[in-house]
Amino acid sequence: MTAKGWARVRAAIRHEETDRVPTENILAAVDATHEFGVYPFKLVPKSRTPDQGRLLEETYGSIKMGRLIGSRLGEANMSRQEEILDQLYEHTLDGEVEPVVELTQEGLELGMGPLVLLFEALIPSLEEVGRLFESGEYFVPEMLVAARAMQGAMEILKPLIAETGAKPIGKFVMGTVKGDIHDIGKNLCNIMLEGAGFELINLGVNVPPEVFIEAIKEHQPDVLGMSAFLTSTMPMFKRNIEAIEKAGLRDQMKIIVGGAPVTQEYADTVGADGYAPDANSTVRLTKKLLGIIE
Ligand code: B1M
Repeated sequence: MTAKGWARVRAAIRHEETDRVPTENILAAVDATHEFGVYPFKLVPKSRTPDQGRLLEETYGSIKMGRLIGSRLGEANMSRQEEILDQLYEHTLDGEVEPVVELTQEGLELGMGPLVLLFEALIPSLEEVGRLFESGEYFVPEMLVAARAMQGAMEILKPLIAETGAKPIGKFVMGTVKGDIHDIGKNLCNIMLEGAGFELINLGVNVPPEVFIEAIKEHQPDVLGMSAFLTSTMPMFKRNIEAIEKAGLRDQMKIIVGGAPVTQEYADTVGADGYAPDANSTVRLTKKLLGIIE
């Protein structure tokens, strides 16, 4: 990164408020993201929740889940599997791509399912990164390298999670709203949607209203999904929906919203058809809205 880039990162680090995004912070994050690359993947919900297996099974069906979840109980490998989860968690937290990639590969070789690695190590680690950032122990560069380490694992896991061989059951256009460059959570939703059989058109991050509108015209999706991860970019949902209404396209598809700070109440306020708190619920909500499940 250039000296100017680092200066911007330092400026971002000094900034103490997290629910407002000053221009220099955005520039810093954009610079830093360009430096470290974009993250073409996607994640899911809080891990280790008791009903997670049930939710995943509902979404994917028990046969497929057998393969996706894999085994955490193979007796001989049990302790190594536990170690792999712990080490994956730690190395992701420290932003170390190489060991993260190696551990992911080793875990898969030992028969651990991609979703186990995802839910029980990678996502909890990123949640911890967020907590450390909030408490002032981590700054933007640490967040970035952690995200980059996770990307290393996701590149390996994505095809395993997404492959179904099924015929598309609907078309989904997804994007992170203008001003927002977070894409890990959105991309995880994308993986899960693809895995559940949807054709997915990913518009990426920092998507302005006109690009959403063009994509609706071009792809005629059944569902449009918009993500926002900052309280300062959430208002873009309303602006986008208004622009879509103005373009006469609102009735063509369902619109759902999500992202860390978003709530059902907020989704109702902006006129979305639905809100989902995590990637699994996104799949279930989408299927419900399209009448595929009750
Ligand atoms: Co940023 N960041 N970040 N960040 N970042 C958060 C979001 C933050 C909560 C951290 C914190 O303060 N605790 C905070 C937002 C606070 C707020 O607005 N209230 C924050 C901030 C402040 C910022 C900057 C402003 C920092 C700065 O510059 N001072 C800056 C803004 C840049 C910008 O967008 N313009 C910034 C930058 C970055 C990085 C670039 C360094 C990096 C992003 C890398 C990337 O995405 N490629 C980053 C990261 C990594 C995070 C945290 C640590 C992790 C986000 C993540 O990937 N979580 C995050 C803290 C946190 O969330 N704990 C944070 C894991 C992911 C699986 O969860 O994203 O919630 P999540 O996605 C979930 C659900 O939300 C849901 O499903 C996903 C999977 O389960 N979901 C949907 C997501 N989209 C959905 C769409 C749907 C339905 C469900 O339907 C359409």
